[in-house]
Formats: sequence, C-alpha cells, structure tokens
Amino acid sequence: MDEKLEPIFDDIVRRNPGEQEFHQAVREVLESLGPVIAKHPEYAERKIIQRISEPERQIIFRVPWQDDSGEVHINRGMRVGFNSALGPYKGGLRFHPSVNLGIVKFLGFEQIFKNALTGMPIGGGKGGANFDPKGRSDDEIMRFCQSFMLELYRHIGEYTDIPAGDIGVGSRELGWLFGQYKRITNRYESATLTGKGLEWGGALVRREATGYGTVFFVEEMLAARGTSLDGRTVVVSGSGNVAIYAIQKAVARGAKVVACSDSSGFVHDPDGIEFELLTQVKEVERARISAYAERRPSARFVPQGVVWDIPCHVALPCATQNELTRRDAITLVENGCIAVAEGANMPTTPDAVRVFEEAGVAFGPGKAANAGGVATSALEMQQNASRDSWSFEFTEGRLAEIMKSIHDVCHETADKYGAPGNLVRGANIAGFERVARAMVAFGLV
Ligand code: NDP
Ligand code: 2IT
Repeated sequence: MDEKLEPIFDDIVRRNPGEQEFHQAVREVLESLGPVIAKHPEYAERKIIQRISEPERQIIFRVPWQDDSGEVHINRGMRVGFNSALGPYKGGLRFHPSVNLGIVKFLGFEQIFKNALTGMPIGGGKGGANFDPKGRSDDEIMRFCQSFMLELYRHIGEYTDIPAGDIGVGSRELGWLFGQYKRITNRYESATLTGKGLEWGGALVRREATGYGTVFFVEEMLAARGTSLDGRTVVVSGSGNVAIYAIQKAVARGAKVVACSDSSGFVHDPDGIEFELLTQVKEVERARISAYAERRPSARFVPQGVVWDIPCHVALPCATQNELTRRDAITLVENGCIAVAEGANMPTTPDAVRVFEEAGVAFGPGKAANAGGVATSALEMQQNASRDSWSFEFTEGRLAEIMKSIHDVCHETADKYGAPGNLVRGANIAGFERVARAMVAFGLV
C-alpha cells in the first residue's frame, strides 16, 4: 500500500474494531489507489478516501418474530447506506446466521465500486439479518420478512434506497417483503425493490443475470487472451442463484461444468452437471446438493469436500466470502486452471489472489465479474419507471453489452495505470474514479 494511504487505513481499522471482512475489502481497494492519489492531489485534499470509507448512514434494528410453535425469536436487522454520490443506495439483503455489521459493511463498500462500474445511476448499500432460513417453514420465513419490513420500510424508496436479494433472499422473500411494504405504505411502488417476481413488476433476466454476467465476463477475459470457453472444464462453488445460472450459461457456451457445491459438500459429475436436475433439487425442492448425486448415476457426493480439488480450466466461486484459499489456489494452478471469475462477493482470499496473479491466471474480481446482477436490477428499475417490460433477448443483450463495457474499462484502466492485465487494479481504480468525481462535484457533503 502507498505510504500516504497507510495511516488512513490504520485509522479505518481503529475506528471499526473487529470488522475483519470490512478491513479486508477496504485494504484491497486502497492497495490499488496509490497512483490515483499521486495523479489527483485534490482527492487527498478533500479526503475522498476517508469519506468513501465511512458509511453515510447505518441502521440497525430489532426483528422479533414467532415460530410455528409460538416461541419468540429476536434477530438483528441492518441496512447500511454506504454512498449515494451516483444514485440512491442500491444493493441486496442477506439472510444468513453469519451476518453482522462488518459483513454488511464489506458488502456495502464493494457495492459502491461495483455499481459505479456498471455505468448506471446507482449508489452503494447493503443490508440483511442474522436470521437463518434453513429448516424454517414458509410461514416462519414470511413472518420474519414482514417483521423485518415493518422497520425497514421507513428507510427505503425509489429515490432513497432500493434493496434486492443476496444469500438467503430470492424472489420468494422479496414477494413477502414487497407485500408488507405495499400494505404499510398504501402505495404500489414497484421500483422500491428489485428482483421481483415477473407477475408483480419483476424483469426478465434478473434471476439469471448475476450468473450469466459472470460467464460473459469470463468470455471477455478469455477473448483478451485469444481463447474461449468452448470445450473448457469448469468448476463452480455454491448451488444457489448465482451458481445455477453461471452453470447454465457456461454450458450454453460450450463448456462442461463438472462440479458444484453447497455448505455440506460438493458433487462431482464428470458427465457434466445436468441443469434440469440441479434446478429441481435446489430451486423447486430446496434440498441439499447430495440429493443431486442420489439421482444421477454419473455423480458422486463428497461430504465436507473442497470443490477446488476437482481439476478445471475455469473456476467460478459463487458461494460466499473467503471460500477460496491460498491452498485452493495452488491446487487450481497445479491442475491447469487458466481463469477465475468471482460470481460471489470477495470469495478469494488476498493470498489466493496473489497466487493467481503470480501464475498469470486471468482473474476477474467480484465487483466487476458479478456486477451483472445489480446492473440488471437497474434495468428493472428503468422498466418500472416507464411501466414497460422488455423481452428476454433484448434484456440479455443489454446485460452482455454492460459486461463487455465493464471488462473493457477495467482492462483499459489497468493498462493506463501501468498494471496491464490486472483487473483487480483496473476495477478498483475505474470504480473509485467515477465516484470520486461525483463527490468532488458535490462539495463537502
Ligand atoms: P443463494 O442463497 O442463492 O446461494 C448461496 C449458495 O452459497 C448456496 O449454495 C449456499 O449453500 C452457499 N453458501 C452460502 N454461505 C455459505 C457458507 N458460509 N459456506 C459454504 N457455502 C455457503 O445466494 P446467491 O447465489 O444469491 O449468492 C451467492 C454469492 O453471490 C454471495 O456472495 C452474494 O453476495 C453474491 N452475489 C449475489 C448476487 C445476486 O444477484 N443474488 C449478485 C452479486 C453477487 P447452503 O445452501 O448450504 O448455505
Ligand atoms: O451483491 C450484489 O450485487 C447483489 N446482491 C445484487 C444487488 C442488487 O441490487 O441487485
């Protein structure tokens, strides 16, 4: 890290004790910004880095609810509005037992730069709760969503803050959240949430967008190196929304996806993961990934196994933060991996990223590679604003253009700042510069 930025980083760590994931996300961005500060002294004078690292607002609230047996439970809900220089706060809601303020802040911080890279008018935010939906009935999850919205509603809105899904929150939960929002406010404000169902204001392609976008990004990275996905072996972690549609699109582009996972282990299917069976198990039945192997003779389930032990050309981490370690990176490189793109947010540990960089593996950081989800959320907002709905083909075409433009701006920015091929630097600098310019324009706010 540039020596001018070190005391700023130390101060951020001091002011946010114990928030390791947040520190990790900030460090990664600051490590890219030395040459930007050298070129733009006005950013240092106006303390843009110190301001961008402090959320504009953080809301933490109690979420009480009753389970099916009548027992009372208390969870902690939160929403962090990190930066609104480019537009209203935009970002998902995560329901997972691991959620805490440090995790929501790391996600919100990443979201600022990701959203800037899309070129759409959206600021960065994130929220969630330490609620564990696993093993809960539909009624229990609905009551939780309703209680969560009973506080959240007063903080969100089309021009203020627009939540969407993330881990544990999909269109089912968004339906319960929107139903409650509409009831409390007496207004059918579609553009207050994105990722909605198609019958009530949702947009085609939003469900598929993050996974598809990650694969489009991989294709751009490979094309820049004179190759393609065709005939490549791919391994994906996770088997949720992002993973499922990354698998579908990778297969459509001629790759063979041989493994995917959930928190209980992974399945290896040398014949190629069958999309229909995967969606039946994970989306329809909401079962564990082992159920896939039970019904597919060519597949085996490896409980608690590390999916990165399966040899592949392309690795797509699509589950959660810090799931791909230095050890995993070394294994992947030894097995001939040529490209990695982060469908998840910050899934690769910093020392694993270094292994890929040193080995010359093409690496697409999450804030670029998984930006297709939030970009398509912005397309959903556009459709809501004009009370229109676009076709699947048209919307997918827009998504593909956006992913290409994100790849190109990261690539060009990395070149311009003397780090050719380093998309981590390119993404951090390009995202930061867009936000910084708007913050300078607004004066001291
Ligand atoms: P889902 O809830 O649909 O799926 C999450 C998947 O990751 C599941 O297979 C889950 O397994 C696994 N997983 C989650 N937490 C852990 C953990 N702690 N350890 C091991 N496995 C875990 O979420 P999404 O697919 O929406 O999100 C996946 C990632 O993509 C997240 O990092 C999210 O922030 C990111 N992302 C999502 C976007 C979206 O539009 N949804 C957009 C951009 C990024 P299990 O079911 O066993 O918990
Ligand atoms: O991490 C992310 O970009 C998301 N979870 C999607 C956010 C959104 O507003 O669509």
